[in-house]
Amino acid sequence: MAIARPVRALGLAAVFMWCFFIWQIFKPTGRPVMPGGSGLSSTEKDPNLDPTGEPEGILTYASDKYAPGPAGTARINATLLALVRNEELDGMLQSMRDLERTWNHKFNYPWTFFNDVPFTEEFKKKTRAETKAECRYELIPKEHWEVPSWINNDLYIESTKILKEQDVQYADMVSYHQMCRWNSGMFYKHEALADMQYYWRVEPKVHFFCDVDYDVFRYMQDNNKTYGFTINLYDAPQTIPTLWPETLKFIAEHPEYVHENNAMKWLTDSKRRPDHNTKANGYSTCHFWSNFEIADMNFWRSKAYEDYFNHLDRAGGFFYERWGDAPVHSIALGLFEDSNRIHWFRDIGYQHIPFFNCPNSPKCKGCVTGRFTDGEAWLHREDCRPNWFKFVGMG
Ligand SMILES: Nc1nc2c(ncn2[C@@H]2O[C@H](COP(=O)(O)OP(=O)(O)OP(=O)(O)O)[C@@H](O)[C@H]2O)c(=O)[nH]1
Ligand SMILES: [Mg+2]
Repeated sequence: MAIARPVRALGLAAVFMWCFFIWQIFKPTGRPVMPGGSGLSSTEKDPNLDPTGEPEGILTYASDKYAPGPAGTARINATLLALVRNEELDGMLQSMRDLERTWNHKFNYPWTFFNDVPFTEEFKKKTRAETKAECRYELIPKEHWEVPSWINNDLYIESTKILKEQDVQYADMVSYHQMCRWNSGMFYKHEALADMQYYWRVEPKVHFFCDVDYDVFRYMQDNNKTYGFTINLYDAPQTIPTLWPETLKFIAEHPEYVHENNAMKWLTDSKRRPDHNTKANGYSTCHFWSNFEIADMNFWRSKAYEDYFNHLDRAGGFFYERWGDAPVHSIALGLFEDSNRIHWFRDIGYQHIPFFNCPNSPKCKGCVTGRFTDGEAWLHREDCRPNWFKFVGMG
């Protein structure tokens, strides 16, 4: 039986639409994954695959002067720093074990633990048992943690509903918003850190893979570095739609804070993930992944950063959106700091689930050189290191 021409045309159109639909789902991303497992394309170089040694510059190695207690005269004003809950004790012990084994048993820098409720005796006893260094346990003052008075609770609840609909993780957990705000603009104001200049942020359940034999805090000081990172990622744009517009308002009011050697190109790249840039209203969403940070608190204590944080805080996006401390820190560094003072600690093997920094070095054990993630394949798209490498001339 002959099929009428319009019916045949309709059938063909249906087949075509079906093929197009399947292709849309399974089409290649345009960035084949390198054998090492990073998100770099086949034409890009992954510096993690190059043999990696210690950084250039002045390095100070372990000696008797780093013994625990008052004998440790070589230590500078610096601390390992962890915001952590009592329930995360096991994860914290694991992170401490890794960092003590690979680095701190040689230098004995103090640990400072922060919590919004008092630490339990068990937490104190077990963490103390993991290190020869001094441990300090600090309660966060209410005025640093509480939701600020200008946040409208009805608006907050409405906004988190919208974020939830957009699959924003932790959107309706008020403590997550509080944590991001505290990490953005509060931690360095705690009186326990008044005499401290540098910190190394450590979260529970992270891993360190490589022996590091020099004092990283002295490295920062002696080589004029402000901020050190290991991993560089894209953010979920739906968590920060107005962060960049607010930032542009701020720098229009304060052009004097923008450094001449800024990282604007990295912050505003629109080539690699144009959709991200569009949804974040002009921000690439690239950021230093701040669960690892080695940094100089004088930057956060500067007038430029204080003014910037206050501007953002008043705008309300820590609660009405889900601004993270990572994009906030990164934008500030990218705008107000000399980008030569931002250092990639390529030699520090690190993992926070699901991403790694794993260098090619005989000093590393337990991670796969160059592997970016051991999670699902789509996670490779979150890799923003190529943008940074290109920006600093390494890519
Ligand atoms: N004391 C305390 N610590 C918190 C609270 N919320 C988060 N933290 C700590 O803040 C850090 C970041 O929180 P996470 O829940 O790990 O956030 P995240 O890294 O974005 O999320 P994950 O990918 O699930 O790890 C961790 O060190 C937590 O232990 C809180 O309400 N109280
Ligand atoms: Mg975490």
